[in-house]
Order: sequence, then structure tokens, then C-alpha cells
Amino acid sequence: MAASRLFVSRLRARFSSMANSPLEGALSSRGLHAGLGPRRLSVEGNIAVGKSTFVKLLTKTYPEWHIATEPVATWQDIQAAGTQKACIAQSLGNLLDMMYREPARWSYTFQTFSFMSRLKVQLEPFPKKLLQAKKPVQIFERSVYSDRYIFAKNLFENGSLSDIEWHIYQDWHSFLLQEFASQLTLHGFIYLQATPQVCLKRLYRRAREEEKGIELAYLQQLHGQHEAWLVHKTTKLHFETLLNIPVLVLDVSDDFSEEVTKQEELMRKVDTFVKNL
Ligand code: UDP
Ligand code: D5M
Ligand code: MG
Repeated sequence: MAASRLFVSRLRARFSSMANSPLEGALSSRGLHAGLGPRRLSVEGNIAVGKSTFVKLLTKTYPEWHIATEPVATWQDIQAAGTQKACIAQSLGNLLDMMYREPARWSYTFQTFSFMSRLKVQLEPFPKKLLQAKKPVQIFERSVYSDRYIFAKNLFENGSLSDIEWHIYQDWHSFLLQEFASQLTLHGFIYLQATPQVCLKRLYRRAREEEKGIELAYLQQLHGQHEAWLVHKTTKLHFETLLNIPVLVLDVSDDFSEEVTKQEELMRKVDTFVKNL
């Protein structure tokens, strides 16, 4: 317990720059759904469903919004901090690739790293342009919640995380999310929904090297996790605030990347959803 407190106080020190944000007081004092501060949403969905394409569209439609993309590049090239002698970062490998090649060996390590990178993104101080916006909105591509309720849960259920790893993961995940609860508030989820078959087609189209071994069965498992959490609401959640967050489900089975009419329809739905948060 002493060690975990030390860990949290170090993390807090790391993010002490948040005190410089004029909205920090408003954010930490407001509860979920209170009227002040930016509306913060996470875009969720299966691998290759089109989240990055969708957030690009949001950027184009709402240039005043702040968009935080998923830090995949960081996972593809883990950098060691420079040594005392030379402050040159050293590349330690591609953790995304390692996880897909040897899931039982690297899934837990991947969860620690992906969680930390998402936590850092979600704890960043609000950028200037957001503070100046009339109706500030911040969008994240996935969240600390999908890490647990989609990926880690699924990796445990398919045997890639052991009982002990899953137990330890849940222990620190719950602890850290409770510690940082006020700074991690989300006001809405946008769930991009498509069949696993459509996702597989898009995954092949994107052709990310590390993902070439992904099979339909894995996308089917992840699809089931998304549906259980965001549609059927049968996933057991451990954070009260998460229970009542509104979810906008957008069917993106039809190609929207090049279809202006489809894009306009999606943006109209987002507009109405965000206005009502
Ligand atoms: N894509 C597509 N049609 C769509 C949305 C996406 O063909 O309506 C393609 C996109 O160009 C990319 C791949 O599908 O090659 C995966 O999209 P993205 O990287 O946006 O998916 P993510 O993994 O971020 O959800
Ligand atoms: O997701 C980026 C890639 O990273 C994709 O291969 C899924 C993987 N990913 C993301 N988060 C996790 C966690 N927490 N565990 C395991 N794998 C993960 P994309 O959907 O392409 O944006
Ligand atoms: Mg993406």
C-alpha cells in the first residue's frame, strides 16, 4: 500500500502542471454531468472499424474541438530514457508486435503500458484553444475504460492473461481510477459499430504490419465485448460514474470515409448528442 501511495504521489507530481490550467478548479470540483468545463467524450469501437478516420472527420468539422488520438506509435517503438552519459533515447522494441506474436508473454506488459499512455493523455491539461472555445469539447480515441472492459477483460477470457495477472491488473486499475476520478470524468461515449467482417476488411485495407495475423475470431470476441459494455450493458462495471454515461451508437457498416452524405448524417447525430450532454 505504501508503495502504491508513493507511485500515486509521483504521478501527481508529474501532472502538477495541471494546476496551471484555469479550468482545473472547475473540473475537479464539478461532479459528473455538472454544467461547467469541456464536454469530454471517447470514441470507442473494434479494431479498424474507422475510429481514426472518424476523429479526422470530427477535426475537419469542428476545428475548435480538441482531439486526442490513440498513441499507437508509442506502443510500436518503446523508448528507454537516456542514460546519464548520453541523453539519447534507445529503442527497446515494438510492444504491439510482441503482444500479437506472443500474447501469453506480453499481454500484461502491454496493458500496463497502454493504460499508462491513455492515463497520461486523459490527464493532460486542457489546451489553450479549448479554453477559448465557447462550447469546449474534447475527444479521445478510446479510453482507460475500453482498455479494461474491452481488451484486458477479453485477454483474460481468452487465456492470454493469467488469473493472477488479471487480479493484479484490476487492483491497480481500480485504485488509480479512484485516485484520479475527478480528472478522468467523461460525459459521453461514441460507439462506432460494424460487424467483425467489415472490421476485418478494413484491417486488411489498412495493412498494419503487426496486425496481419489477426483473425476474424478475435474481432468477434472484441465485438462481443463492445456490445456487452455499450449496448446490452451486461458488463460488470466497477465505477459508479460509468453507469450513467450516455452512449451514441453509430452504425458505420457502410463506408463513410469517402461518402459525403453519410459523413453529414454522422456529424448531425454527433451534433445533437453533444448539445444534449
Ligand atoms: N476505412 C474505410 N471505410 C470507412 C472507414 C475506414 O475503408 O468508412 C478504412 C481506413 O481508410 C483505414 C481502415 O479502414 O484504411 C481502418 O480505419 P481506421 O484506421 O480509421 O480504424 P481504427 O482502427 O482507428 O478504428
Ligand atoms: O487499435 C490500435 C491497436 O492496438 C489494435 O491492434 C488494437 C490494439 N490495442 C489497443 N488497446 C489495446 C489494449 N488495451 N490491449 C490490447 N490491444 C490493444 P485501433 O483499433 O487500430 O485504433
Ligand atoms: Mg485508430
